[in-house]
Amino acid sequence: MNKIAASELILNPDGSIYHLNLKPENIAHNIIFVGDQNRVPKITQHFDSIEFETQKREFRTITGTYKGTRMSVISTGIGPDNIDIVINELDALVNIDLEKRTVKKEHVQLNIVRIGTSGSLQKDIPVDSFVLAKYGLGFDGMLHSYACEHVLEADFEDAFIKHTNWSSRKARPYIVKNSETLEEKLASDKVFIGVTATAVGFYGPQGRILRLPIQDPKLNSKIDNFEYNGVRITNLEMETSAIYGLAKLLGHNACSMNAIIANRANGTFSKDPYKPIDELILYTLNKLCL
Ligand code: R1P
Repeated sequence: MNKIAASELILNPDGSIYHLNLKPENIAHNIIFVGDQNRVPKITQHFDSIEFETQKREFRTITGTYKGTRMSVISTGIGPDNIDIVINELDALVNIDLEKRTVKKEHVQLNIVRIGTSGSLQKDIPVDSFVLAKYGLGFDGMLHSYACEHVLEADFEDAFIKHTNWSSRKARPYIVKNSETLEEKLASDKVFIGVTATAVGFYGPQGRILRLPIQDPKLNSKIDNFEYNGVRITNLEMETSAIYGLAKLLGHNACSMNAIIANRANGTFSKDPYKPIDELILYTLNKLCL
């Protein structure tokens, strides 16, 4: 069995994994991702009990139980580059023997649910509503570093590229589906379902113009009128596609839930953005425990 070198799988002096500061026993197999590190205790304040807490950089983890189910809540910070770190390190904690530095024979599957914030691209998906991503649509290009063709929705991608006349100077958009099992648990008539697009930045990459002209000012309106097999692109944020892509490649379940705090189609922003997030936290925790 191939031993993974110290430079490739980096451990801290106490044996914990490099960025997340975690050892295998510190995490549950049900994991909630949030972007903001201050959102972690907003979730775990509802827990029955807490057994572990740590933080390094923007990666804060609290593990405990909610209604008897063991869960870890982890902040990923902003962006798909951070998701590459978080999912690879979590997978290593469960599927690599850190002492021997070899891949374990038995595969452990994690359930990963993101509770995030996002901007709606559709006029009829208002601020303060919830969106569940059936697909992640990545503009970030992160997944292309891996051998990933087998998890991609190639026809869907081609239709999107043609519809938007996507610039060949930018990374090819990639599309990956969620976990149907998690979608079944989390869906209800309170939640819009669609495609969540993931951008590699907040301003130009999401079509926001402050002082810099952007490559394609019509891109957001082309995105919002695109439809494929009855699904449309509902919202824009910065993590979902990377989560779906890496989770699928590594054999984990993933589903992304977002509270809509801005509506890009009509220019509105939530009057109280913490309210929909707090509501989405309780909604998701309770659905996961049913
Ligand atoms: C940008 O403000 C951040 O907010 C959204 C975006 O995806 C990005 O991470 O999500 P979170 O509130 O979960 O961080």
